[in-house]
Amino acid sequence: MSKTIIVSNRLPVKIDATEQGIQFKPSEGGLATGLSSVYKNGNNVWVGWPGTEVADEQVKQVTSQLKELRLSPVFLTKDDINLYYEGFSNEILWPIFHYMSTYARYDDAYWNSYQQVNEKFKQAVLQVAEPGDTIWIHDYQLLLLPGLIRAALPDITIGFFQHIPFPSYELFRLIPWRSELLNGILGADLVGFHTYDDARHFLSSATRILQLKSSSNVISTHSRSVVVESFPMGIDSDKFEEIVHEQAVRDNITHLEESFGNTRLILSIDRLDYSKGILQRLQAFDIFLQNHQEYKEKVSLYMIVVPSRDTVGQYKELRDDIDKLVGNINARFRTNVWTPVNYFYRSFPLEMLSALYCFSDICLVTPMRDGMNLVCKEYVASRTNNDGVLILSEMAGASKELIDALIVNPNNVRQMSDAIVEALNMSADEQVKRMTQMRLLISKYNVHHWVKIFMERLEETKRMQQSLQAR
Ligand code: GDG
Repeated sequence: MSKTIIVSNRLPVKIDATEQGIQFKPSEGGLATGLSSVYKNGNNVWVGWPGTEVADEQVKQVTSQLKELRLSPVFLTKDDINLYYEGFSNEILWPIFHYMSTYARYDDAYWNSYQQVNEKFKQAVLQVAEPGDTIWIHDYQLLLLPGLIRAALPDITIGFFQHIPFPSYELFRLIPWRSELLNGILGADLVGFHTYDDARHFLSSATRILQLKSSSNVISTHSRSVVVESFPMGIDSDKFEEIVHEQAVRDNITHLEESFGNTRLILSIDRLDYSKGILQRLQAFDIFLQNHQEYKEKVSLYMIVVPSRDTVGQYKELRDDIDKLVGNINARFRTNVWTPVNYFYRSFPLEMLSALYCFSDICLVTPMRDGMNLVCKEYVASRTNNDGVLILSEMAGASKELIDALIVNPNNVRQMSDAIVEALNMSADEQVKRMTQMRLLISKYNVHHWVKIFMERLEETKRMQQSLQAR
């Protein structure tokens, strides 16, 4: 019987180092939830890195532990992680794909490792793959993998989905290894992105750099056709609606009420990253405070920044800049009973996140670039009373769907400050009208729908190719 193999850089597991050795627990991330209906069925399996270095003598035990969770590990060394993951993926692809080209550090050692690790993933996939199987590869760490697998198994079905933006041709062509990367992706039968614009940018880069022909959204390579389309990813909206009623969340809301009383909260949640527009958001809040004394002691920003990559220079610098700006704003505006910016540099349990989504009047999501952005969708799903206002950057993929948010340009700090004022003054009726529309959309186009339409389209694409070949 044929099977489906999911491949991503990281396996969907949390690691627990206990006295008995490493223990793995399934993680509840959005992607893991959406794909659980796939990889837990039949003989299906998920291939990826378990997220930690594993000593040679532990390999056997770890492999069998993961096998019980339907997971198949790719073991990476410290060097692999430094060069392939931190290096090529996060110091070249991440900045270029998020339009921050000056942050890119081209280094042959990164490229060599990226090729080697993609090759390692290929070997791991080939250990489990058989002709007739379907393989779904995820994200920018594995751009070469579709091509490597295609060379080994020419007729197998391969889907590729990229979770981060695909940049315009003018940015993409800066990468020294642009042709190799494109040829790698084009090993897939179906290439998916969050938005129509990302798909369009990919089509443009592939046809111009590789001089290939395309018709509508189909690229003709020398031997095959590749379909390129957008599949906006959703969230597990039921989970966010249901958790609101759990006791732990209700308790957290009570604590927030006790701490903040009538102060209205503006919520901001991101991983530490220069693509997220955190400094510009703080500048906008600063301008808002300067120009609107009437909100003194009445509005606070609750800002969570989840630690990430902060040993890398640019990230450390960003963290220092955030510290300084938060300190500066609070020093200028705070009073004995009010802190304008409540800043947390750490992650929170889901029960606290949910309480914050419920308690905050406004959610401010203003990335400079974001493939989709799930935080804004989670905020909407959590607003079971249909109130609250979402302020959303037009540079987030989600802005193409959540058109009832207040849409802003994250470079325009004045516009963001005005949007805060508009949100604070929005009538209850208007809030309900907008939030109801957004909640309908989030619940209909949830993560299960996303998985279903991608898999169906992949099957359809393969059938179309087979019938073309048979002619
Ligand atoms: C990539 C693309 C695309 C955040 N803080 C805490 C916490 N989170 C969770 C959120 C949300 C997730 O992390 C962040 O998702 P995003 O979509 O915002 O961002 P990336 O991680 O950069 O993801 C992005 C996504 O892939 C999917 O395709 O949308 O554009 O960059 O789910 O809830 N979770 C907990 N505590 C926290 O403090 N528990």
